[in-house]
Amino acid sequence: MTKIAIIGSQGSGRTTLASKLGKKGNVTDVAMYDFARSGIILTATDATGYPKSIKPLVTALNLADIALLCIPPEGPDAYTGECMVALDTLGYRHGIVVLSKSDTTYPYALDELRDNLKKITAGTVLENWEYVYVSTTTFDGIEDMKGMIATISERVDSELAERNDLPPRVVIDHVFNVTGIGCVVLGMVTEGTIHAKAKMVVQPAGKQVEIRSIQMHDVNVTSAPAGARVGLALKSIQSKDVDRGCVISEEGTGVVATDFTLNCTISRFTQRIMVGDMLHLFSGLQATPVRVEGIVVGGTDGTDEVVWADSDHAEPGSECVLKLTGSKRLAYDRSDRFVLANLDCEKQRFVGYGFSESIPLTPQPNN
Ligand SMILES: Nc1nc2c(ncn2[C@@H]2O[C@H](COP(=O)(O)OP(=O)(O)OP(=O)(O)O)[C@@H](O)[C@H]2O)c(=O)[nH]1
Ligand SMILES: [Mg+2]
Repeated sequence: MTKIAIIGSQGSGRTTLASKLGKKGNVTDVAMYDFARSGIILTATDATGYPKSIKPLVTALNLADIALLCIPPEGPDAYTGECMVALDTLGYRHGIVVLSKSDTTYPYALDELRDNLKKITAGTVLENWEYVYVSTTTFDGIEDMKGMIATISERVDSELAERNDLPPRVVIDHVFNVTGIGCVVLGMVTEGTIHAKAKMVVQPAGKQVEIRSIQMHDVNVTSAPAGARVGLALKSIQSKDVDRGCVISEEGTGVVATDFTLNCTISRFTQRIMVGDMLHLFSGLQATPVRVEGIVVGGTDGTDEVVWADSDHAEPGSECVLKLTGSKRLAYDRSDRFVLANLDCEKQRFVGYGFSESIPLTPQPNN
């Protein structure tokens, strides 16, 4: 199945494009559009609440494997730039740059815009993404875009297949209480294969549950592989105990914590981080405010030897260790990427990313 996130600045044609890809379903701070016909199953998520809030942007990207970045003929603005930093910070692998509203400009202007964007995105995850010129008014480019999506989707499927044998994990994005059934959740199998009747744990609540039944696109199934979008009826839990972002995993796998020590890469496009700063930490669909309690940076001290030392700040573009304290429990795996944001930053709100497991850091000269 193909999962797409439609992102971009205000008025970039996101909602109109989403409506051409599927039928409108669930709406919260993101709107989902579903399509299932002639063997193609597709979900497109429109980050409707963005740019007012960055959470719907992170949510939409986490719910998808392929991003469509919409840029209108007026060209990129600050929010387009922020979307690019978000994609880079998330290490987003697959996407297409959609030059939208193509009927309102000239072909040479679109070529010029594409060439400029290629320069801007050099060195980012977007550097090798394909471009397509699309009009939802004349339908020009729509079929080309669908063809590109199908090609990328095949690559995504083979990547996901490699994750089928990992311990199973489902990330929940919607929760309902259905009369006569109880707690029903919608979510994504991010790794492994889940089975009906399996005993699992909902984290960070730490509640043991049984998967009563599994549905994929309204059809009952007995198992669902990595990459599947599923509806699950859960036994032994009430819907009030489950939130968006909760994770269903096997007993004994994963970590739950409120404080974090992360090896971080700070974006070049943010401001200096100071001890005492309040940041926002994202892990999948979970988010929590955190305080920067400590910063460790590496320097060469003028010699060949690398010295790691406490600092009161970290510079944009640097690597550092951030000690963060929060108040909300997050469930994660040791290999998960965390994303940091500063909601007060005026330039753009994404600060960087980090991992809790040890990764080699590059020391910064002259620190
Ligand atoms: N001519 C033309 N107009 C378009 C096209 N796509 C969208 N529009 C118009 O552009 C405006 C914005 O489109 P939306 O789809 O609402 O864009 P959006 O990114 O969802 O906008 P917000 O959610 O309001 O930020 C609307 O008036 C659309 O009718 C297109 O391909 N051609
Ligand atoms: Mg919209």
